Parts: sequence; structure tokens; C-alpha cells
Amino acid sequence: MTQRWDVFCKVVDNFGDIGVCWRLARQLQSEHQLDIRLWVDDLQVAQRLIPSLTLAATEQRVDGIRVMHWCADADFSDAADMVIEAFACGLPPAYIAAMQQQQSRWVNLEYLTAETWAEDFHAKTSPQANGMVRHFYFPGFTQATGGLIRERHIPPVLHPPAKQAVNACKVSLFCYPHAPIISLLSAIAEGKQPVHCYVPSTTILPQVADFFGKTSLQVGQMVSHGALTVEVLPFLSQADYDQLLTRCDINFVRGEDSWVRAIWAGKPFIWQPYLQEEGAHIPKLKAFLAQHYQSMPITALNVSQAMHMAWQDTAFQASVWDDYLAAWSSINAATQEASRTLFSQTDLASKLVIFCNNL
Ligand code: TRH
Repeated sequence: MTQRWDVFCKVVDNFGDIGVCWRLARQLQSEHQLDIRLWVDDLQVAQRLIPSLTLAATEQRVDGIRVMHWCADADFSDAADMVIEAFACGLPPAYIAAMQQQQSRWVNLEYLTAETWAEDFHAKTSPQANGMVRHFYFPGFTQATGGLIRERHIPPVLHPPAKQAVNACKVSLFCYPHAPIISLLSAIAEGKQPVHCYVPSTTILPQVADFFGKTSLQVGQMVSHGALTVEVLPFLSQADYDQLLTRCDINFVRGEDSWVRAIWAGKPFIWQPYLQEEGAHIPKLKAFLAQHYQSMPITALNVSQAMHMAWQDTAFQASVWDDYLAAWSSINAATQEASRTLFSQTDLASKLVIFCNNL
């Protein structure tokens, strides 16, 4: 009999919560033949990534997934065999009661981090007051963690390392509004290397418009200054966004899901972690750089680290951009190597299925 899985997703902010859950739900359904319900509390945000969603529907089927509106009056009486609580979102008490009755298994999918403690906490349990056991599942970059989301259709990064940066360098820009966006755009515009920068429409557009002395920018608009041309794209479907990353030479990504997609695109990328209190995102960033670029030659590593640190700061120097372009070939080769290493590991959904079946 087909196993029934429920994935619970609370949209805290931005797109990553639903971005991760939607990818995982689809992969579990299509590659592992599971019967999936995805419970989402904010259909409006979900609709940005799943345009065919109907906002008024409490239950609907999209791409083989039953998308359930997680609202106060939803029917929580029927619990699944396997329950994935994404990012400790907290399950409805009525649903937990149903889980207890149906002896469902309960896994909390944690945030991705390259910090070494993820290995220690992965697969640990948390006994609950009602006698149930909640299991912690930590995604990660090593065999001892829960792995990374990667569908079967993603090709391995096979292309040989390029010798030098291409003439018209293509860049994609997806970041949080507090990034030093204007300084980056100035550095690019003043540089020698022509750059075509694709900006999917998000909350950073006002700053990009500001750089060009405009009050606003519209989807489809193309504006240039110096070496920089910016093209405003619509907010893309996940599939189109993934494609964009593979077509660009440098990708600015953020959060969690776009970060992982940049890894599979295998192109040099600059990751902006989600801003956390007391600078907790910085150790997270440093752990990733140390883990991911082990094979990078020291000069390129220094340049890459400087670029990432400058991107977290308000003082972004033009020289950081110039140095990054100069080291591009070397960064590209090391990025591909790192992606290939991760590609050889089992993907998150496959590991999760094995993990759950062993509970
Ligand atoms: O939106 P994010 O910042 O999401 C987050 C936050 O950090 C959040 O706090 C955290 O809880 C969560 O991650 C896990 O960045 P992220 O993770 O990259 O998610 C963006 C999603 O949006 C991702 O699935 C890619 C998708 N996307 C598109 O589908 N089209 C687009 O045009 C763009 C720019 C992104």
C-alpha cells in the first residue's frame, strides 16, 4: 500500500520555507511514489512559487501533491503514516492527537547548516510528554548528515573548468535588501568587465532603480550604466530560476533553497545567509566556506572569502569585485569540484525515506 506522508510548512517569511517544502514534496511523490499532502498556512506566498494554486481552495491537487490550506478550521483528524514538520513549525494539537492514535512517525526537518554540530544532532530524538517521539533530521554537506535536496533530473556538473571568464559575464542577483546592493552595482558599472545582470523581481528592485536614478523599474526593463546592464525578470518559476542559475557565470543567492540550487548549477556563487540575531549567520557562512572550498587554491579562497564577507557588510569595496573576476577561473574550477563531491552523496529525499522506514 502507498505510504501516506504529510509535510507541514509554515511560511515564516520570504520564500524558502515553501520553496524547500514544495521541492521535497514533489520529489517524494515523483521519485519515491509516496502519497503526499502538503499543509501550507500561507497560500498567497505559496502561489508565487506554485502559480496554479487556487487561493480559495482548502484542498487541491497540484503536480500530484494534495495541497492543504493549514488554517484554524482545517480537518486534522486524519494523520499520515509519516509526518514531516518543516523547520520546527509546530503541529496543530488536534493533528498530534490523531498522530498518537494512528501511531504516525514524526520527523522535524531542520534548517541547513554546514556547521559540524549538525552531524551530532542529526537523527537525535526528542521524547514528547504524550509518549510520542520526535526525530530531528538535519540536512547537510557530509555523509553523516541528512544530505541535500537534489532531484534525479539534475545533471552532474561535468563541464570542464573554463580557462577564463567569458566576455559578457552573466550574473544573477537574488539577495536580501540589506545587502550592499548599490555598492556592488557601482563596482560592476565602474569595472572593465561588461556584465549582464539578471534581477528577478523581488523587494530589492527599489534599490536597483535607485542606482539608475529611477523611481521604479518594471519587469522586462533593461537599463545600463558603464559596464553594467541590468535586466529585470519576473519572479520565476522554480524550474526557470534553476535554469537561470545554470546559464549565469556568477550567482548571488540567499537563504537556503537558492543556495543549494547554486551548488547544483556548479557556477561560482556568493551566498548571503539569512540575517540572524547576534551575527549567528556569520559562523554559519564561515563553516560553509571552510567546508565547501577545501580544494580551492589559497588565493582564490581568500578572494572568495573576502567577497562573501563584503557581501554581508555595508562597506563593499570595488576591489573585491575586481579581484573576484580576476580569480573567476580558479573559483569556477573549485566550485565545480565541490559540487561534484556533493553530487556523489545520496540526496536528502532518498535518505529521508530510508531514515523514516527504519524508525
Ligand atoms: O526566500 P529565502 O530568503 O528563504 C528563506 C529564509 O531564509 C527563511 O527565513 C528560511 O526559513 C528559509 O529560507 C528556509 O531564500 P531561499 O531559501 O533561497 O528561497 C527562495 C525560493 O524562491 C527558492 O525556492 C527559489 C525560489 N525562487 C523562485 O522560484 N523564483 C525566483 O525568481 C527566485 C528569485 C527565487
